Amino acid sequence: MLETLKQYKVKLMNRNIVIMFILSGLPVIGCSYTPGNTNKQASKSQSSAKELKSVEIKDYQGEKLGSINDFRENSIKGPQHVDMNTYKLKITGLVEKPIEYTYNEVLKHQHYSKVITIHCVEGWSVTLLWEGILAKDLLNEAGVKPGANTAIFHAYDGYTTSLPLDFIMDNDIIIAYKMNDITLPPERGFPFELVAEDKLGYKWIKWLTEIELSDNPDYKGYWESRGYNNDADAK
Ligand SMILES: Nc1nc2c(c(=O)[nH]1)N[C@H]1C(S)=C(S)[C@@H](COP(=O)(O)O)O[C@H]1N2
Ligand SMILES: [Mo]
Repeated sequence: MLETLKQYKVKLMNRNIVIMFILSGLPVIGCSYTPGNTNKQASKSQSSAKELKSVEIKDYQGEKLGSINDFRENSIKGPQHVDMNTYKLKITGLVEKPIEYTYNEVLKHQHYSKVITIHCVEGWSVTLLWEGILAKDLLNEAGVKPGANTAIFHAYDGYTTSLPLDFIMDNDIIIAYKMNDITLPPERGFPFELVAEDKLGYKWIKWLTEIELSDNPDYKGYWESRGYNNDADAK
C-alpha cells in the first residue's frame, strides 16, 4: 500500500518535471513565432507551394466564374486528341494569301482575355475567363478577298459551323487557347476553340483546324444543317 503510494508520488513528480520542462520551453518556441520575425516569413514562403499556372481560377475582378468542369460533353465524336506534331491552323478560301500556322505561330499574335458566357441549346451555360488571339487578326494577315462574306470553320472531328464575316471583322472574336487561365484540355477543344460571343454553343467550334472564307452566306454547318438556326443568337 505504502509502496504503491510512493510510486504514485514519484510518478507525479516526474509528470511535474515534464510539465515544467514544457512550460519553460514554450516561451522559447514562442519567440521564433513572434510576428515580424523574418525567419518565420522565410520558412513560410519556402514551405507554401508556388502557384503553377495549371490551377484554374474561380473568380476574376470580383466576378464568380464557372468551372472548366461545368460543361456537358456532347461533342459529335467525343473528345479529340489532336496530333500537335502535324497540327496547323489554316486560313483558306477567298483570301489573298492562304496561311498555315503552327500552334506557336498562332500564339505569337496579340493576346486578349475576356469573361464570356457560353449558352448551349440544351439549356446550360457557363461563364469563364477566355484567353486567346483575335480571329480577325489572322484573317487580316491572310487578306480578305472582295466577295467574301462568310467564314466557315472546320474542326478535327469533321464538325463545321459558320459566321458572317462582318460579325468577325466588326467584333473582337477570340480564338481561345486558355479558359480560366489554364490551357484548354483535349475535351474542351485543345488547341483552339472559337469563342463565338453572343452566339449559341454550336457556333463555338472546338479543335479548330481551318477558317475558310466563302461567298455563300447560306452555308450550313453540322447542327445548322440538322435544323438549328443559322443566326444562333444567344442574346
Ligand atoms: N468540333 C466540335 N466543336 C463543337 C462541338 C462538336 O461536337 N465538335 N459541339 C458544340 C456544342 S453543341 C457546344 S454547346 C460547345 C460546347 O460543347 P462541350 O460542352 O462539349 O465543350 O461546343 C461546340 N463545339
Ligand atoms: Mo451545344
